[in-house]
Amino acid sequence: MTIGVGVIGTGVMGGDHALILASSVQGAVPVAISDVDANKAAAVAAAARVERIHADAHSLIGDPMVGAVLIAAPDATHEELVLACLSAGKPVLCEKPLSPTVEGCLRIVDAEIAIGKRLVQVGFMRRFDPGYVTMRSNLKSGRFGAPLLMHCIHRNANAPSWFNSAMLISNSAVHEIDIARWLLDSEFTAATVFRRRPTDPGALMDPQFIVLETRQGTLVDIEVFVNARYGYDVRAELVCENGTLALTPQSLVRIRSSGQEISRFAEDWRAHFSAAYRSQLQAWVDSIRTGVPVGASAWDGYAATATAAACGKALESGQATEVRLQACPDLYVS
Ligand code: ISE
Repeated sequence: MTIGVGVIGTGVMGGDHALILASSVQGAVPVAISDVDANKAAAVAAAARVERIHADAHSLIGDPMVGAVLIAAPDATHEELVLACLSAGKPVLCEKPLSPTVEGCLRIVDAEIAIGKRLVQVGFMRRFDPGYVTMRSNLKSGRFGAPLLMHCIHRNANAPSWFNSAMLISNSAVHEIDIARWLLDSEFTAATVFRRRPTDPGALMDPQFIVLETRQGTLVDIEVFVNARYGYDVRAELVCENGTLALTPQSLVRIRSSGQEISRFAEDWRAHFSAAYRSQLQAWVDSIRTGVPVGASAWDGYAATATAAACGKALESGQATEVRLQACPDLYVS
């Protein structure tokens, strides 16, 4: 049986997801699209060969042709839409963040616990990136001993004009928070955020340098720099007792000419993580068919938002800040 997917939101991410579903995922097709912007919805529907367009996201969720929902609408709408999917009993893949607020994430977790099964996956696509997946399997093999440190770099070519200083953490570094939790299988206990001496009072605090400590004492440092200008650059290195594990540089092309070697970087995360986005969607569809959840859960969405919130406080205070998480409910213990 082919699963009919309804896509809510037709910005860059929603548009990409709809096209990937239409072209590269087995076992599912996009059947309905919704966006408050009718023109954008029509353009994505035409490109992904989708006939059903809903002006209202709730009517898409209630559409009997829609068996599963992908949410790529603005962050502030996520909670309401995910809760509506849960009420309708429909599996949902929600772009990060699950909710921008800790309370919103917990309301989703509570609703899922009340249903008694996992229906929510959060779009932390790096968990499907071949590089991170290989790092994790090497770490799990035990050959390298315990992880001592993890170094992360997250550089964007340019941040959009609406980006603010807190979003370096909540929108960008939150990916490092999730991937480090997943690689290290541990929660964080403390966060400190360093920033450059401000050049002028209203300027974006960019770059920022975050230091997190896990329950096992592993230190994770994250450089997040959203106006690095030269391209999209993500790096990670785990320093373990018996060796190191690092992502290999992911330049799209390496050119040798005129006595030089030039590496070309992706412009943004969509090109850099294209394989991860495809695998994430295929794994989500497969998990709906098998009933075995994959990827980041609603609990992972909560932990990422709560950790990012603690980092936000650390940025404001300039002090080391405790990361306090609730105890993980049984539904999410694997
Ligand atoms: C963006 O929202 C993403 O999710 C990208 O993966 C991330 O690299 C970028 O920094 C964010 O702004």
